[in-house]
Amino acid sequence: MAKNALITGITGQDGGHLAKLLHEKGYKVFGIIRGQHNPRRQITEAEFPYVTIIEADLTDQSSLIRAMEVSKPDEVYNLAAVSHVGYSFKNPQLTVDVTGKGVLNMLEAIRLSGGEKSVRFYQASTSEMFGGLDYNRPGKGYDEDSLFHPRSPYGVAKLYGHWITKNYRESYDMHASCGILFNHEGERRGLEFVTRKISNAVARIKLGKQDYIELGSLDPKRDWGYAGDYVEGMWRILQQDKPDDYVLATGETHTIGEFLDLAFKEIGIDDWKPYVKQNPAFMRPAEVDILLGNPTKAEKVLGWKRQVDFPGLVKMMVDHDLKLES
Ligand code: G4F
Repeated sequence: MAKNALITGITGQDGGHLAKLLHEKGYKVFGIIRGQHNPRRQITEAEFPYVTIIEADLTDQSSLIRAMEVSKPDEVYNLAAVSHVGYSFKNPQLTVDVTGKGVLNMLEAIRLSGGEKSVRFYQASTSEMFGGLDYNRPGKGYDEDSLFHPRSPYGVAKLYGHWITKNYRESYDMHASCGILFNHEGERRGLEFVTRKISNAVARIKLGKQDYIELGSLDPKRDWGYAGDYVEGMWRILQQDKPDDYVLATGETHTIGEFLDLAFKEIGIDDWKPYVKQNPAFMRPAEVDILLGNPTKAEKVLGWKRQVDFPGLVKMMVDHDLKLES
């Protein structure tokens, strides 16, 4: 019989990739959308007509219980969050309510609706929980045993979500797992994130629609992969007999400057400096200088490996935005 899946954060980058993947695997997919007259609802319905939309909110427990009753899920993927690190500094309490306490609300909704022993739960944990500090950075990259030291309200809230998921696994024997995902990007990425901001600006510069791009710090390094690869990892995590936590990463790290190098080369520009201005408005009160993940456990246990490499990712994003902006 077809399985049912409930996705929170269906309108986000990962929600879209995951909905498609699960639909292709024969799941009946339900997606939670929050807010009255949310403009992203129409976009989601048009792109993913097979998704049944449920109006609910991670901050409203009764709505989540109702979502459980309507969808009767075998698997719940909790992807919804205030996910922009810079925004979380400006809206820290909202971030705690949604990104942190929202996880507890979803776990409790599963229990209260009787799904404690039957429903499998995936929590979207993040490499932001590691914080990128020197003392905390093993040479081979962060793995499942590395220390946490979050550097933003977002990272702190996500760490709560991570631990409460582990706690429910240990306390109630729930099949609750966390994927600790390093940065994952692509053509569905929001324009507020640095990779898509760059790929879109590069396309617009090529087409004469924009003269330059304003960015914050160019030195941070990130372990950037393709989001389409990472949702496959999420699904594999929930197919394991035992719940557990896994790092999903590429095992490579690159500066924003390197992303700019490749993106501008796609439009035939070798020296991007005249097209990039630094604006302190895009800098953060505390920065994560470097993120590098070690996906060895996921590769061994899940048989998961990223497919798209760094140059392939940059090219995919610039090509997409050139078409979109033309
Ligand atoms: O693209 P970003 O905003 O992603 P960030 O902060 O690494 O967070 C993303 O990845 C996390 C996984 O590690 C997720 F948990 C999280 O939800 C999100 O998806 O920024 C990347 C880097 C940062 O160091 C930032 O300071 O780029 C730097 N940056 C420089 N100029 C900029 C900009 N970031 C943004 N968003 N916009 C700029 O203009």
